[in-house]
Amino acid sequence: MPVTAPVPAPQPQLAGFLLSGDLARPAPLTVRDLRAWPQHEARVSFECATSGTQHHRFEGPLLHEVLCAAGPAFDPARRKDRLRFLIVVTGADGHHALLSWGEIDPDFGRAAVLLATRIDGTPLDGSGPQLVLPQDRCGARHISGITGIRVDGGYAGAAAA
Ligand SMILES: Nc1nc2c(c(=O)[nH]1)N[C@H]1C(S)=C(S)[C@@H](COP(=O)(O)O)O[C@H]1N2
Ligand SMILES: [Mo]
Repeated sequence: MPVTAPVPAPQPQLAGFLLSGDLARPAPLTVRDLRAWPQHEARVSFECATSGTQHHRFEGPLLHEVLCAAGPAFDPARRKDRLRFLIVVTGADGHHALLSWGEIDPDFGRAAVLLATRIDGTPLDGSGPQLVLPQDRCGARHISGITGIRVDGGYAGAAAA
């Protein structure tokens, strides 16, 4: 009788995304990793040009906390140094949007932007996290299935070069 290896039980697919750019600790992350941070809740309503008004309850860490833990390449003591940084968020389908660091910084725009690990109680482990912007009237920046977040502090430098 040939000895056959036990067939492993299928694992649920875990969508990963890459935190990259001008960071001391760039890293591939999963939705499970995002649950290591305090989970904030946001009940949001947004309008969509095609599907009308939507209401959702999202849970997840603050984008600002996750990015700070990755060590953005600015001097944290100098407030002005952060203002040249951009955050590029990309979804699996190529939809992307830019945020400025100043928009989510507690010393400036203070937007409580989340990286959602759940939508309406349903885990997003399979599809990837969703960007949540409680202050947005329109839904278009609520990027789902995030595959990449890039922090870029080179904008002003490039312009000055
Ligand atoms: N990855 C990705 N996320 C996206 C979009 C998209 O095209 N791709 N569309 C946005 C838009 S326009 C809206 S209104 C919200 C909600 O879209 P839904 O109705 O398709 O859920 O998701 C946003 N997130
Ligand atoms: Mo939309």
